[in-house]
Parts: sequence; C-alpha cells; structure tokens
Amino acid sequence: MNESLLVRASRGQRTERPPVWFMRQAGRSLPEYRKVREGVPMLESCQRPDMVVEITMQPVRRYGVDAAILFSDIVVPLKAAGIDVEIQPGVGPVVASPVRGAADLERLRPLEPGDVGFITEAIHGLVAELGSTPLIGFAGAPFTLASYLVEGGPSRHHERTKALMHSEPAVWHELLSRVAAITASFLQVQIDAGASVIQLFDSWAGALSESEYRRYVMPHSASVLAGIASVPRIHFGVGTSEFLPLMAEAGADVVGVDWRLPLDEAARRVPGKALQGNLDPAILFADRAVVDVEVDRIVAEGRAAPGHIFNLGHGVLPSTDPDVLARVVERVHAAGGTEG
Ligand code: 1CP
Repeated sequence: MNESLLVRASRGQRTERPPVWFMRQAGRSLPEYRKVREGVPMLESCQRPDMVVEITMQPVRRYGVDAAILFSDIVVPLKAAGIDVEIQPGVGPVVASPVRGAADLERLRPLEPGDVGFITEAIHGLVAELGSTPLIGFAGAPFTLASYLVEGGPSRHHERTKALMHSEPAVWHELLSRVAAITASFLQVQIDAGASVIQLFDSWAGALSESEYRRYVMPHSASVLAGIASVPRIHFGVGTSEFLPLMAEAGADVVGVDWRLPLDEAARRVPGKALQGNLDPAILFADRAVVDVEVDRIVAEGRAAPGHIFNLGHGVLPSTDPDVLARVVERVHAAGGTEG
C-alpha cells in the first residue's frame, strides 16, 4: 500500500516509525514566515491562496515533517460566514459583537462552500506541490469557537461562556449546533479539495468538567466528526486528560494528548485508538540532552498505542528555536517504530 505514514498511523496500523509534525509548525517561530507576513494582516494572509501555499510549505521544506497543516485559523470560517472577527497582533481573535443571547443567534448563518473558495484554491495548489506528503485540514471545535464568540476574544476563565451554557441551555445548544454546522462544512470543503486527514482543535475544552463536556459539548463535536468520517479524524484538546474517553467516543480515530499524561497511560484510557502527542512545547527550551531524552521517552511510550503520531502536546511557542525542532524531527525519523 502506498498510504502515507500519517494515514496508516491514524488508522491504528503499526508503522516502521512514528510520523512527526508539529501543531503551529506554520507560523510565528519561523523567520521566513515573519518575512512573508510583513504588512499583511493575519486573516488577509489566510484568504490569499499564494500565501497559504507558501506558508504551509515552509515547515515542510525546513524540517522534512511527515505532514503539512493548512495555514489558516479557527476563526476563518466564522469570518467567511459573515461574523465580524479580526485577529489582533499579540492578542488573538477579537469578535466585534459577541453572542450573548437568543437574539444574536440569527447572525450565525451556514457556511456555503463558495464562501471559502480561497481554501479550495489553496489546497489544490498544495496537493500539487506536496507530492506524497499528506495535508492535514483543521477546524476549531464548537466549544472553542463558541468561547471566542461569547467572550468576544481570548479568555482565561470562559466565565460568560459557562454562564450562558448553564443559565440558557436552549440558547447554548442552538449556538453550538450552528457553529457545528459551520465547522462541518468548512472541514468538508478541505476534504473535497484534497486534505488527507483532519484535526478538530478543542483547545479550551480543558476548562470544562467531565459532566459539562458530556452534556453541553460532546454531542456537537460528535455531530461534526460523524459527518466527515471519510478521512482519519484527530480530536485534540488541552487539559482534557480526565475525559479523554469522551473525546474518543465523540468520533475520533486519533486522540490528541497534551504533555500532562504519558502516552502509555493515555493508551490505557482510550484502548484501540491511535494517539498523537505529546512533547511539552516548553521543553524545547531546555538543554539538548534533555530534549533528546524526552523524545525517546515519548517514542517508547507511544508504542503502547496501536498507532502513534509524534507531535507536541500543544502548539509551537513563538520564540522556539527552529533548529531544535529540526533536531526533534531527525531523532524521531531515526527511531524504530511499533512494527513487529
Ligand atoms: O500574526 C500572526 O502570526 C498571528 C498568529 C497566528 C497564527 C500563525 C494566529 C492568531 N493564528 C495562526 C495560525 C493558526 N491558528 C494555525 C496554523 C497552522 C499551524 O498549526 O501551523 C492553526 C492550526 C491555528 C489554530 C488556532 N487558532 C487555535 C487552535 C490551536 C491551538 O494552538 O490551540 C486557536 C485557539 C486559535 C486562536 C488564535 N489565533 C491566533 C492566536 C494568537 C490565537 C490564540 C489566542 C488565545 O489565546 O485565545
């Protein structure tokens, strides 16, 4: 079979070594990225297929990673569906009129494929340029996107989001259904254009208790994941070790694990699932020998799962030295995998 290591590992097949890529590999830690982005606002760069192709290719060229991830952002489909959202430098996504009640829901209309023609065009260009390297498409999960919509921007405690969830559950579920529909159609556009694997980022789900997750969030993530089962699906959260089985049950082929839980323990919690992770992005600032030991440990612990995709436990930090990431790739590439 000619399937990529990434797809084989995602399907829980034993591979000669783990495939490796990094969340946020395309972006701020690369000097060539900062150069291309000079003077171009973030969301504008996401809408220009030539820039998307170039920025997506940069880490593939530099590191020789086993997968590309589309250069985009989780708020791109919201913007394309008519929400007034910007990405402010040094802040993140900022929503001009936050969603606070039933009357605001009308503003969340469905996303038509024609709204994101720039994504289709960029992916066609990428598939041609990438050759045998697979492309990962992605979207924000309904809860993480809803947090930006309700809070109006980045939030530490997600207090308005939780207040809405508990005080007005009907409004909450309608909000998440609408966001899930946008997310699902955004992912379908990426699959139709040629993405080989998709990742659903629920970066802020770790703010929730297991029962909140089960009741208010999981059904909506499950509806997104059920609709896109034609490609392997990675489901990732940060601080979600306590409800990893629910994230698997929501419809993941691969469960993303942050650095808090060793992969062999994660494998016990979600038996039969492939795993992705889980080097602490902060460890990349430690001495070289420390990084080497951590990489080897994670490769070894990953053998407890039927398939393992080597990654960080969350995104590359902006001030990471690209040479350290290059060395991690080299070391994973030299490792023996789960075969035999
Ligand atoms: O000017 C800049 O360079 C802006 C920085 C930046 C970049 C490079 C933002 C703003 N988004 C991105 C690209 C991006 N966003 C990618 C690119 C592909 C890759 O991984 O290489 C991806 C996958 C995302 C996804 C994303 N955006 C997530 C989920 C992943 C994660 O790290 O948890 C989240 C939460 C966002 C929101 C967002 N966008 C940008 C920032 C600074 C943030 C976080 C703000 C916050 O703290 O809430």
